[in-house]
Amino acid sequence: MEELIIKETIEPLGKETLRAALKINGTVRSYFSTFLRSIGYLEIPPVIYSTATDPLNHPVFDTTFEYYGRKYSITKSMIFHKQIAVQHLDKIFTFSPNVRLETADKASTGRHLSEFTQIDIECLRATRDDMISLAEDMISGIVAEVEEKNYHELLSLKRTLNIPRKPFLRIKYKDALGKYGKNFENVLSAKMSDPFWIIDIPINEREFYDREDPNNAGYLLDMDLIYPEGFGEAISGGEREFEINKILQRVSLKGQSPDQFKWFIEAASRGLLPSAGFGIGIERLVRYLCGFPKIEMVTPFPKVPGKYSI
Ligand code: ASN
Repeated sequence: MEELIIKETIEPLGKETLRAALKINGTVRSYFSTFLRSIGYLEIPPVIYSTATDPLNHPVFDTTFEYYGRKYSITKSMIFHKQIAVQHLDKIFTFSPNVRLETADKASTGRHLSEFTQIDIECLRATRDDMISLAEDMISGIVAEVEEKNYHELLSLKRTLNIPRKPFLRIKYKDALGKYGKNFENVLSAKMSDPFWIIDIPINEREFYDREDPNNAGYLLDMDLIYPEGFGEAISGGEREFEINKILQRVSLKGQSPDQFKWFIEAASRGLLPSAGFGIGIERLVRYLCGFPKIEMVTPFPKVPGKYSI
């Protein structure tokens, strides 16, 4: 039985589709890092564990451990490190491995892995509009790059891609919900043939660090990019809360304790400049570019929620 499970787990290694996906993955990583460097972004190394990590807005299993009397957690996202690092470094990016021990209901979504990498970006004094425009350049740029550099892989996968035209459509969360109901993200993703934005997400639908719109109380200055053809969420990001009183209010609104984010709250108390940023899940992007039904096809050792992994 055990042997059978291990065989299933390493199944992607025996498939030709994996080789194509890994070549496309290489194009993604080198294109994004070259492009971001060319516009002044500095790469910072990833943080694998820390005393504070992203609380997320949905439940996952705990990854905390103790080391020399202190509690650490494995990184769920580098959101706090980005917001602090950017205060000194202006424009940063990192290829950040994240561990989110998702529950078994995420096993068959085709787009969840419990271990994945996101390219996480943050820019000092930037607005949501700035970040939307950067993300649009990156997404349409990578489609063009893959069409050119991975012509043979796309041919072998029988995948046709269209370079999305900028600017991408922006849909307000409230309007999408009103028109398509709770499942709007999947419904719209299946309907659309180009990526599109969901913006102005209600405050209780996201973590405390996304900034509340000063002109639209109860809604955030954030943005989610959704892939077309049913591939679902691509990006999440937005402007950040940077005033300490607002941060503390938002932490308490979530029923969380500032102690959970101690070093970040201390740094924020000394004063932060505004920033904005976003993250693009690399495996989800590669899955979209390859047109695969399941995300586990893009990586040799996939960690599928609720399933045994090696
Ligand atoms: N990378 C996201 C952001 O920049 C945060 C996340 O992964 N939850 O907003």
